[in-house]
Amino acid sequence: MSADPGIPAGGPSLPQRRNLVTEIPGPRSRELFERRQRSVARGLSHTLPVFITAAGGGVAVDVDGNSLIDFGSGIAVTSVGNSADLVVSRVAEQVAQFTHTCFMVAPYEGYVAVCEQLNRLTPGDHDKRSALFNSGAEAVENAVKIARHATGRDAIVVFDHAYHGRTNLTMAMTAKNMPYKEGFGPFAGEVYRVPMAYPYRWPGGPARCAAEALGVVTSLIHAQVGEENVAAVVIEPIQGEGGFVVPPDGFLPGLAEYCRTHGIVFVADEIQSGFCRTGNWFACEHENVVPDLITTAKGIAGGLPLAGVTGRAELMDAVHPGGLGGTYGGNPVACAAALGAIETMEKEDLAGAARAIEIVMLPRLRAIAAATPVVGDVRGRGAMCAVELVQPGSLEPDPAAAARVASHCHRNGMIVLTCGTYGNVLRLLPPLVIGQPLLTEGLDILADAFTRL
Ligand code: PLZ
Repeated sequence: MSADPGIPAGGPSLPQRRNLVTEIPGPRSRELFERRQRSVARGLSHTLPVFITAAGGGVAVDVDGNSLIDFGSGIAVTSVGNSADLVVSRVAEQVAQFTHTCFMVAPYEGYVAVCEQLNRLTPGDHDKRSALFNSGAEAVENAVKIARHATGRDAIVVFDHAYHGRTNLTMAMTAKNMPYKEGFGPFAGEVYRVPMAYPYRWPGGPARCAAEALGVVTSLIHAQVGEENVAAVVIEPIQGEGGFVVPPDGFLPGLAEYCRTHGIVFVADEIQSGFCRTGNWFACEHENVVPDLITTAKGIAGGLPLAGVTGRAELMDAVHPGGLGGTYGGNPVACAAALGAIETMEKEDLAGAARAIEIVMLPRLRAIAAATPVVGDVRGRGAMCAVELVQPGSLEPDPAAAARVASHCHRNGMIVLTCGTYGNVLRLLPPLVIGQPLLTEGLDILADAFTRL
């Protein structure tokens, strides 16, 4: 419950409608923004500077009383909604019980239960182990630590357009300079970048992308790194920040097979694509790819900070006792939230909900593309879909057009995010519980934004 009687409580009971009572951002948000400017570092930016007081289902309510449709889910986090019933009750029970012991000091059941769920839900029926951390970047760092320790090798192979985080190692693994890396070097070594199978931009065309990209990637590794030196290949099965790039069929299975042949650990970074987002528990499953290690975060815990590394028992257990850890990793409150979120996903079949969202969303996006030459490509899976904006008739990215579309949506009460190496991709990440009316209304606003371009 909200303490201020004028502000609605969050949760799924929040009225599921868009309602604008001031301009966006409104006067109270602008006032808070002034305070923010005087107190918070400039390095943190905002997609939409409205200050939120309540959120649930598919809406977020701001301090001015505006109710916005959420097509961002806090960057693919609140898949079960913002303050889902089971997340709220489990968190409340856990906070009242105890907030922290540090799993490395004295363990508790919630941590073990989350690891059991991760081992059960991730692809493959081999023997698995998991370890929990605080953020996606920390999970990726630990996957690399484990792969290096288990193989005794140093090199890590990553892809063009990749995003893996903002820590020193994960900045090195992330492709895009501005804003993530500019001025923050020197970066960690032994990270090698290879081309991504990006069908829309593949020089030989989408039909040849999978085979040609595999050829380029494997020959680059051979010539420039040496297979025997590679500890891990790390890839997002659908790239997130880099532009919602969906590799063509055959690329991921081919890459996994190549890794197997050369004793390279195949790491799927499912931090953005995991936990029902793409219509399966994990995006790898669309092509029956079984990664050796998988990193998860975001959608796992309904908004609380939690991340995991899950993988083959023999790899995970290669690390000596005490070699992995951290003060807060697998915090009991975050674990309780994860157990509530996972139960919600299963009970409400949110993978099915993501597929239902795709069935509505992709045809609408294709209709927009057919009517608007600035849309060069429509792609995505489940509730992870995007349009890429270009100068009509070319592949020249048009980030300004993407910014104008996003800004129109924002002013009209819809939270929507952009992404992409060139900043020209508009991505749609609604909560999986958004419901048809808000989904349709959001897509109407988007279509209107394109008409006005
Ligand atoms: N791997 C695939 O998508 C986080 C970052 C937003 P953290 N993506 C959103 C920003 O600008 O910081 C992400 C991801 C993939 C790793 C990460 C990193 O996860 O929880 O943000 O550390």
